[in-house]
Amino acid sequence: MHPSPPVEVDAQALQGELDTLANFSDSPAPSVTRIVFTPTDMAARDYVKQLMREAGLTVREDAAGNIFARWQGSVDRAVATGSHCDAIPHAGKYDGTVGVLGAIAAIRALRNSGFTPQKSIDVIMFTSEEPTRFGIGCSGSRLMGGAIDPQTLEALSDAEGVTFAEARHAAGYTGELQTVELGTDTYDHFVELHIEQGPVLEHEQTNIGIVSAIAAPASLTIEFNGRGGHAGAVLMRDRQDALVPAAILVETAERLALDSASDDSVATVGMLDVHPSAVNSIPRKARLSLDIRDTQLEIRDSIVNHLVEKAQELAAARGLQCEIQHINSDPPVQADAQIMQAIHRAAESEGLSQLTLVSRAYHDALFIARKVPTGMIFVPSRDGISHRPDEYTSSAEIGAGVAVLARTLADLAGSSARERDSGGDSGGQR
Ligand code: HGY
Ligand code: MN
Ligand code: MN
Repeated sequence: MHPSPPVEVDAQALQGELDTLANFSDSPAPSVTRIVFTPTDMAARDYVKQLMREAGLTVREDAAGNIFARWQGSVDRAVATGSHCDAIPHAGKYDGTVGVLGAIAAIRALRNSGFTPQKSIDVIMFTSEEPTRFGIGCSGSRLMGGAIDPQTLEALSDAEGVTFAEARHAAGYTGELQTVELGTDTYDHFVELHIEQGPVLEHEQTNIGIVSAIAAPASLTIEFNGRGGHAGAVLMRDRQDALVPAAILVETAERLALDSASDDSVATVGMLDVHPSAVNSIPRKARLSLDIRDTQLEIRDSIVNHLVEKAQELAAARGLQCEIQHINSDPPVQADAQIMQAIHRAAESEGLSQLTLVSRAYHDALFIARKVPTGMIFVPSRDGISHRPDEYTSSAEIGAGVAVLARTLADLAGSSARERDSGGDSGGQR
């Protein structure tokens, strides 16, 4: 344990940067839409890289477009922090961005305090944490964590049929995706600062959340295909309506999650495409997305399996075709105890209240944790709202989270000054 230096965070400057970043959007303010590798995303990336360079960091990008900004230490070890800047359609301005711009602000605060790191500190902006364009979340961190085959990712395509490979090449990222995976010794620790996206911290009137675990997300699509036909001329007994079984599945998903033994079970149908989607035409295709999560893998998987069986039953009983595509099915992760203690010490040093909680949202940390001891710091979300334009965390709350991040990074990286003074190893945690 290495006492971390007191830090002064310029929360006002950081708020200005968050507000500027929010202007890079394909939807009108106050909403933010920023989809991976679009011109808006690329302009936002340029702004983030500018802030990284202005903070004295050395910037590089990998073949997937993950951005790394390094504060060089005095030994050949490193720790990392970071999050994402892409945003789902009509979202808010704090999801992910607090963990990227906040990390840059933490570096500035540490530099201004006179701290010099023994281990290098990397600030990472991960590519495409949101599943919006290519259907799977955390593309950049999944690759870094070795959690997806590069060729599988390359072949994923968006609604226009553009593949991940084509989109990243058009954005200027032409290296081999095989080079993205982290070695097990690339980083000693990874810490992500993020808004809670839930109501717990606000409800408990607590400043800082120390994440103990990240819930296990699974997503799949189910498509029913039938004959369709004229809404007036086809009698009910002769129909193969693709939308009715889809509607039954929507209600089934809700009921399975509500009836689950686990309070952490959540099931969401966020997308439902109907074809031909005409008032007087019987749907001949209905395609729904399913997002199922729980902190307990076996409970999550039992809900997924139940829905798959139900879909196949409905299709057979109604003479429909049913196509099921599993997108992802990821295990939960536990946070690293050492990092949790470092966050606890940092929050105490800042005189902040703190509690330990589970993250029900997934984050890049979920995949980095496969290679690196990982922890997360949460700051409150007003009314627990996220993925909405009225997502909000105050400057003061964000500033407190940044101060805790700064102290945690100093604790984990160790100070090269102390190393010089003591002539020995005063390095951070291993
Ligand atoms: O869906 C999630 O949990 C994250 O916000 N992408
Ligand atoms: Mn999100
Ligand atoms: Mn996020």
